[in-house]
Amino acid sequence: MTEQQRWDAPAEYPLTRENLVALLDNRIPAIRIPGFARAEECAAFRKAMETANVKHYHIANPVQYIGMAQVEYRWGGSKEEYFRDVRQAYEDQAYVFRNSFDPVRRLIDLLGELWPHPVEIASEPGYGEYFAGIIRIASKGIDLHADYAPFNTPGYTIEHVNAQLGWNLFVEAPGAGGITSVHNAPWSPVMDGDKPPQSYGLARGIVAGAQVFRYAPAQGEVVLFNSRNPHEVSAGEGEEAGGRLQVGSFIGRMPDERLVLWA
Ligand SMILES: O=C(O)CCC(=O)C(=O)O
Ligand SMILES: [Fe+2]
Repeated sequence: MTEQQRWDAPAEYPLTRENLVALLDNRIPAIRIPGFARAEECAAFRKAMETANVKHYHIANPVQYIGMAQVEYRWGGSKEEYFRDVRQAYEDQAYVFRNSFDPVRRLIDLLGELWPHPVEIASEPGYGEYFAGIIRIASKGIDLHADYAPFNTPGYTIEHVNAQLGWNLFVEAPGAGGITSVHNAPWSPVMDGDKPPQSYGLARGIVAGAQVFRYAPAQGEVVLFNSRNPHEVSAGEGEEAGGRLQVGSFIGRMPDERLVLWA
């Protein structure tokens, strides 16, 4: 372990400009936005999911999803393929948002009110906008991983972010379980040239001894955390109360202080 990082007060904070800066700088573990979506909006979202184009990740804990994740293109896919596929991903997402509401737009507007610089979907010169707002059903949990574009995404403009957050709106939450653990041990993998390292299913040794913060999903609420910190999600229990249906993206801080979103 390198030098221990400590959050002063391991708690959830409300959304303010100061707290957003503190989260970006990893001085606090999480920000929660209660009342982000109304119960009727969540119900409409859930209903739209029943007829939407849901896909599956074939990993140890299967995750169903709509949209796409940029990291899926890091070893196999080219930039051309990624930006070509963005269009279809937005069409699949639009089906759900059109029949419920648009949480990505709502989040951008909320952040835009308090951030003194632009808040926008990330875009790549010569290619266009990234995809943001992946919808996931992660009821079986998610293994230990870290999300940080300077390591995961060399060769794309988002590699220049100097901080990265993840945000998720919980459209539906399990009755128990589905707890996210965020380990205060900012990911600093040993790089092999500019080849993106393994970032999923990380060895537990990298978080040994680190401070941990846990948060629970709650319907209609958004939680933001610093996604460079290795994090994992436990399996949901009490699924009669609901699955773990969520929509989110990353928020990166560019050197010019713009906040840019992608998934
Ligand atoms: O669902 C969560 O609480 C976190 C999911 C996650 O790994 C992410 O948004 O990067
Ligand atoms: Fe993550």
